[in-house]
Amino acid sequence: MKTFFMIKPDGVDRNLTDEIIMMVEEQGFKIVQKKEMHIDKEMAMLHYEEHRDKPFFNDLVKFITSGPVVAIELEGDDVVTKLRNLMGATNPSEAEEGTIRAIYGTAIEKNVVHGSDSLESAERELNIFFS
Ligand code: 3AN
Repeated sequence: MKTFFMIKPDGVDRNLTDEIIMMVEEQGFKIVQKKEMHIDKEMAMLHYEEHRDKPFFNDLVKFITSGPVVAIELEGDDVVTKLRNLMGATNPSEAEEGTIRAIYGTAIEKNVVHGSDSLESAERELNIFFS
């Protein structure tokens, strides 16, 4: 099973990439592909399509295009759910102790990482970033 994982601009800017990747590898997930890149506005709008009617959509697009991200294709047993568990809740203040967002997240819109929320999203997002 595969999923899409991303270290967002706040994580890259704070040099957290290596530490976060270590946490992911400790779970036994395999990194199939990894690239540091800039997301342009068009790609950001496509990636966050499901949120286009939300009040925070413009800020979301602005933030994700504000600096480099690290895009990762991850493989492992039950990787979608297990990665979401490792990431913690969307709002870092609600994230369980020991999760990536609890340790490194600073605000709901600066929550350091993204991971696909379902197999369907994983396929869609991997296509956007790695095809
Ligand atoms: P997750 O990233 O945990 O799947 P989603 O898909 O609900 O969370 O939200 C996507 C991104 O939108 C979040 N990572 C966060 O940066 C931002 N976001 C979600 N809810 C809010 C909110 N209420 N206010 C501002 N930003 C939000």
